[in-house]
Amino acid sequence: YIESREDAVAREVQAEVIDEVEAELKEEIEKDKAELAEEEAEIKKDKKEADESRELLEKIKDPEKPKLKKKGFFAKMFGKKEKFPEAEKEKPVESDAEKAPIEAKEKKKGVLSGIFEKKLSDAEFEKFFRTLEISLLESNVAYEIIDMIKERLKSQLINKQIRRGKVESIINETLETVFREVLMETEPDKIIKKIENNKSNEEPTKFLFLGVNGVGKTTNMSKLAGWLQGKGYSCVFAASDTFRAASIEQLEKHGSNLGIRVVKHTYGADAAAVAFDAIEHARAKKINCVLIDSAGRQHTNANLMDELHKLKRVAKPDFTVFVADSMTGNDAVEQAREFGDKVGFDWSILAKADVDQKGGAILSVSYISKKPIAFLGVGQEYKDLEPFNKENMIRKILGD
Ligand SMILES: Nc1nc2c(ncn2[C@@H]2O[C@H](COP(=O)(O)OP(=O)(O)OP(=O)(O)O)[C@@H](O)[C@H]2O)c(=O)[nH]1
Ligand SMILES: [Mg+2]
Repeated sequence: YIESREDAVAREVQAEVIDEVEAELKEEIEKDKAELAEEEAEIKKDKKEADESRELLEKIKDPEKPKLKKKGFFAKMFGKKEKFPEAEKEKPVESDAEKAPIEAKEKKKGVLSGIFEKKLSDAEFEKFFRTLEISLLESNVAYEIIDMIKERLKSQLINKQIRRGKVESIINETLETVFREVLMETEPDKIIKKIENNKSNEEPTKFLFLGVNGVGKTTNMSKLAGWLQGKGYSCVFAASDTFRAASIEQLEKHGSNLGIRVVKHTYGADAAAVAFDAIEHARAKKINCVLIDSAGRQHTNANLMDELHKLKRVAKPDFTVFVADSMTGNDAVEQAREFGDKVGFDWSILAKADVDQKGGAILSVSYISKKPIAFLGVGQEYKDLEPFNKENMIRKILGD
């Protein structure tokens, strides 16, 4: 068989065409591949953007997410895991001989394999409690409360078998329990009930405000008057701080802002006499509440504390209100102790709680005075007075 010339040419042409088509197809496939890769990259980019938007949305929806939340002392402390005994316990054990029995025991226990066999000694407890103690002290928690926490933790932790990862929750629960026992709140309803009761006897309800200089007595007394007006009760102020320069003018300013009459004498006058006149005025005009200011004084000044005693004896307040500045920490605790012992009070207002982020002073004042906290001052406007809420406070202190 001899190939004809035409056939040979035809075959060559065919081969060339096939090569060309093959090359074209290859090129097309490469192009498609490249396009596919590009599309994939695009999809990946879109997905990443979508994830980022979702994360942002979550954060906006839930500002309390861990990354954004404001941490209390407890949460902050647990940021430093290595300070805690179980972190120490989780370190690899020194020798294989020691390691083996633990592993064997853990295997045998199955679901209880989380139990850590090593018990916490007294010395180890003391070492880790020091960290907690410092955090509590920094947060103005009184020594008495710290001791209470220490005793409770000791009985739960020393020489006890504790599940791995359990120490943190034991501490958390203990703090919560102690804080819940220590904090006392009073229902604003009790105040309202008293006013209603007095009203039915045609008697005004009397509030006497006391505390150290500059803690926020006059401001928070005015806020409370605004709160009472909001409940429909009429008020009169007694300018019984006849001592500090410009105190009467300060109170008159609040009076004119709130539409409340101020009963006043001159500077240097007897504080009790001013209160007496204001009460008489309320009786005559059927005013529901008398709010009696007093001059700030150091709890260490015996003469001034006696004078306050006299003011209280004359005014016979339904509610003696101790005002403390949350910012002053352990000093507020001493003030609560002294004012409580020497004059006595029914409940407290903790002012400037908007500035104090720790909350320990509030806890301590409540514990030391054994009297409830009724309100928190949370700013300088009349609306900035909040009925105290114990559970919210516990959450704030623990930083949850
Ligand atoms: N941020 C903040 N400031 C407050 C609060 N309560 C009072 N203040 C401010 O604390 C300062 C002192 O408040 P006063 O009400 O005059 O205190 P006081 O106890 O009557 O003072 P003296 O009469 O001088 O003893 C003022 O500048 C108030 O505006 C509060 O709850 N939050
Ligand atoms: Mg004042």
